[in-house]
Amino acid sequence: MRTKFLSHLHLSLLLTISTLCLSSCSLSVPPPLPILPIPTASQLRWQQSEMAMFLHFGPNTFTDSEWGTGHADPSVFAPSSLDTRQWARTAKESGFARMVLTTKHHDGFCLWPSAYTNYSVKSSPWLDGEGDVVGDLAAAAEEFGLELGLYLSPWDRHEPCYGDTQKYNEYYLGQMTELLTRYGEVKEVWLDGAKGEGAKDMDYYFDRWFKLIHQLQPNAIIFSDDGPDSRWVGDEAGFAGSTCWSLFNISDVEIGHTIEEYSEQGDPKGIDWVPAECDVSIRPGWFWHSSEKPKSATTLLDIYYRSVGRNCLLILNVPPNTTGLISDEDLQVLAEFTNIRTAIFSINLAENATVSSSSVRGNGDTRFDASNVLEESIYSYWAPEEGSPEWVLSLDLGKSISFNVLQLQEPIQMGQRVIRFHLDAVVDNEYKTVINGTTIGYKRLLRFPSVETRFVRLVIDEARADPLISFIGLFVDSYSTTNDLDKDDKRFSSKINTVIRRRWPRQHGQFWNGRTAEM
Ligand code: FUL
Repeated sequence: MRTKFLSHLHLSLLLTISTLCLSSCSLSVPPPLPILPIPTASQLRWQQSEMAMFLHFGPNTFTDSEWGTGHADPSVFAPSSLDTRQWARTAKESGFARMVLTTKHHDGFCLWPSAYTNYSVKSSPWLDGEGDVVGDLAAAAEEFGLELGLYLSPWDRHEPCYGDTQKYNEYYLGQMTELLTRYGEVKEVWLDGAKGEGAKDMDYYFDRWFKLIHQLQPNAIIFSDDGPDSRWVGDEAGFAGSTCWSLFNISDVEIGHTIEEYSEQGDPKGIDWVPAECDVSIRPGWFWHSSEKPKSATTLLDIYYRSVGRNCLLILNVPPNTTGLISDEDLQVLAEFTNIRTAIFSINLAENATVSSSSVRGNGDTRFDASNVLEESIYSYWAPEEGSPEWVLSLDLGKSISFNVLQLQEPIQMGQRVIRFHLDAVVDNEYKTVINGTTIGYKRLLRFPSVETRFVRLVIDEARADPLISFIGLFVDSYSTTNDLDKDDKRFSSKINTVIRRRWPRQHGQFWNGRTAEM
């Protein structure tokens, strides 16, 4: 009897222990809730591609103009050795994920044989009117493992029905349908709001355009001044604001009437996810002109920091010349730009650091561990314990090292959260602030005068919700000059950092959950 009682006791003890174990030892804490808005799968993929190559090519290339009148004779389009494989090889070797071609610029000339107009390659001497630049580019993109993007100008200075709202919208959508059904998968559709003075007045039916584009190419990102998938950054210099949110209010912006500051910075209270795209040309003009020279590789590097390094996508225009090839001087600059980026970013000095944090979600759940920030991926990240009074990641670099670039990333699939942060380094036995920054987003790069230290810490001062950090990297850049340093970010301060307490106002109901770390 006693034995039976004991074995019952043993059994129930075992059961209790295993139940306890199941509830506390083996169960994982789920990830925190995403904070809205969040990117779509296509936007996530697009953002991670970081750089695209823009190709402005057409009659303007041959008439030495930027905005063709629409009256150039199609016979001017006569590239002697057009080779889209050279464009694709260049794009691939230079680190661009996608090529975006001006299939029709404002002059109305179509680089594919459209059924709706004769103002196209079919009326040109190139390949006796049998050629199709868009088709050739699509084939080259596929061969080199690149994505295809197409620009189709709404403003058309040639097409006679331009100005008749009904007719021209039908014409535009007819052409868009040709482009999106003939050439395989199209990953980006680019349209701008440019329109010269004196152009005929008419309405574009953007809503119908966007719906049809998404129906025909569900994975395509639509770029315009106002999204819906990516937004114009507001300038053509390739620079985003030093604060740059992917959050935006589509309803606050009208295509063709951008408010520069709003587009550059985005909107921390925005309810739409519309990341910014920075467009800039490697040369002064968008089209190739014999009198113009490309920018230097270090200028491109500066643009890279102010675009990709500010949570944006960089679309760099590399215009083919009258032979139909990308010029040697542009190829050389692109090769230097690639080498410089590799030299800087292939050696992460924080790679072997020991990382600790003020807290870890789930009382130390390894899935949210601080060491996740050493892996360059947005899918592994550090998460603090819910409701923590401070948000700090500390790195012991093992030995004293010098660096002058900080790279940070947020797991943006969970929403963009960080409002303000700073990096401290132990110098002369005390923490001093190296750099203050505002938004992070997908990727933030900050340059500052070189610091030598063994210990650094990243402090998140303010965030819309518990901050999540997916990557911290430290690099050496010996190419940027002091003039290139981020003007809007506060410089090295000799004072020990004091954290400003600031509470972000609660707004926008369910979309807003901001708070500041209590330090
Ligand atoms: C602008 C156009 O007017 C320029 O010619 C160029 O194509 C640029 C990318 O977009 O709106």
